[in-house]
Amino acid sequence: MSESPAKPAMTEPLEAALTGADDRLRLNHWLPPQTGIAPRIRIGGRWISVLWALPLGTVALIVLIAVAQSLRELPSVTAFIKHHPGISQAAPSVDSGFPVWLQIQHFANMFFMLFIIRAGIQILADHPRLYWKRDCTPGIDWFRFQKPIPEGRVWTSKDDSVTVPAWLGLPGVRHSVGLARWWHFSVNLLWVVNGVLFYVLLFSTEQWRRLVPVTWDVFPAALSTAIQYASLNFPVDHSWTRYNGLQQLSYFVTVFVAAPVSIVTGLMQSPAISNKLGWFGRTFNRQAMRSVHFLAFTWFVLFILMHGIMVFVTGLRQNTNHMFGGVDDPSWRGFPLFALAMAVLIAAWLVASPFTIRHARLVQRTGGFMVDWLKGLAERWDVHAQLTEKDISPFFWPNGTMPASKAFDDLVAGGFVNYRLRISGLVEAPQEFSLADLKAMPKQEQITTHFCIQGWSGVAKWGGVPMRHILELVRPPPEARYAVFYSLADGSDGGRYYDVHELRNMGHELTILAYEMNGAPLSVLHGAPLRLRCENELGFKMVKWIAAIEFVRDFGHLGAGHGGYNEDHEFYGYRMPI
Ligand SMILES: Nc1nc2c(c(=O)[nH]1)N[C@H]1C(S)=C(S)[C@@H](COP(=O)(O)O)O[C@H]1N2
Ligand SMILES: [Mo]
Repeated sequence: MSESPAKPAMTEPLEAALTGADDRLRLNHWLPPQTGIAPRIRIGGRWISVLWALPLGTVALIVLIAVAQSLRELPSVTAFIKHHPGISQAAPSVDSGFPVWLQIQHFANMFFMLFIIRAGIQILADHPRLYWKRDCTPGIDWFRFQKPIPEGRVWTSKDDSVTVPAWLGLPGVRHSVGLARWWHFSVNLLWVVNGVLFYVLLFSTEQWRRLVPVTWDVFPAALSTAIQYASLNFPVDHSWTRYNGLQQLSYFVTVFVAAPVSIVTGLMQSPAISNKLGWFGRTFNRQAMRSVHFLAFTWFVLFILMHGIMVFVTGLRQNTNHMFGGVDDPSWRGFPLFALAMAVLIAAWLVASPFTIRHARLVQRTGGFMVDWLKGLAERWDVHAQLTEKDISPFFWPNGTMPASKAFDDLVAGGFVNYRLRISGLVEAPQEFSLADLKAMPKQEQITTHFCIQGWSGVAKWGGVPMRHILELVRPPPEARYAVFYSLADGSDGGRYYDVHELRNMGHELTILAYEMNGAPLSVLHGAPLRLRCENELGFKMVKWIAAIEFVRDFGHLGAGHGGYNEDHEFYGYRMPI
């Protein structure tokens, strides 16, 4: 008689179908490049290219300068500018100059932003469309840099991803969202730490006075500064002690509006967080948040551009002395440090992508080390968020690599009567269930949002067997820590698709083995005969066309050992509630 409650682990034969994976991003094993189009914005029914901004912006600038110059000849405007020279007269001044901590934080912020912006663009390119509504129905996007979806064929969200210029994206390879996310999230964390420290130091010294307007006078002051800049006759600069109205407002918006908005709208795109927040998550849905996140990004880019230009045109020596030298004198103290900072930035820019492509696994591991503890916290939540029938999306993007085997075709042809779900490994009662067996079990229906890592989302009603019920039937012992889902389909680079979940995910209320979608039998496109729904994770962790479930103590021996096909082959994370 055995002392162990578990039968000896039955080896899952599908293990042999899993493959190893490269630790580098190998372009000849990757989705081939595909160019998009110049970004367009939809106004009503018309798509307008943002390239129009160049000629229109140039004309607008010339007109603006002409108008500002003639305005300045009006006595009333002259009087207004005399009265509001640009710096709000009531604003308190700062006597401590630009302390070293401020200089360091300014540089760190610049350095972090480089990675955040490039990786952000890369993430956007994986679903190069923006929407306001939760579902991503073709044609309702308001922004895209991809052609309309081709009709008459299956067009997956992976098909839709585009290549961004290699110098711009990080790592600049099509569908490298997995790697881009590690950069984006890890550096975000550093950026937030830097930002929090900045807030603390700002308000524990007098430096906050530079950025926070304390009198209404800032608005006429900003208007006056705007007219003066636009007329190309710049206001007198006193930035060592006080910023002018326009500067103060734009810095304030950047630090106290754009930054927090980016953080919140970034987090709200996560399945676990969005689902956890109930009505808040439903109202401020993933697509609206993704759009606002993009608008905040646009603000940052325009700000950096204008800020950079102004540093040069309003006196490079003085400005670099302030922010890089900490002095307000006619010396050349700041400039060499500024040049060095720029050199570091350029070097980082040049090295980041080649490094990421070459050391993809290292980037994945380092990223995991940096942010997996945070994702682990979100993974603990058992989400209950449900929507209503009227929220069901008219269009639900398909994704993934379809099954392509005779065996699968035969199953389809036979209406899946010969299908068996095998449950094995560390369980007290290994089982094989037919589809009829599964349909005879307790059924759970749920209307939920699907969050794909690429950026799209969609609402559907799913029907199937709660995983909790399966656990009761097969009884994994305490030492079974993970559930491995094997697919009937291969992944995009050969070898069987699979994914590993912690057992905790299996006990969640909304984790089901679905055989129905929107009240109809699941289609092959969406995973027939059986697919996983686990609503606190991103879409790729929900294996479609499930062949078998194996309970294991560890998953290091499976595939390349990273906990799933996309984890192995596309450097995704294993914990993906965010
Ligand atoms: N077997 C298998 N399952 C898979 C995939 C895949 O490529 N193969 N793709 C995943 C991804 S990335 C997503 S977003 C969802 C898509 O499900 P859908 O086609 O129903 O939208 O399935 C997931 N399950
Ligand atoms: Mo996905």
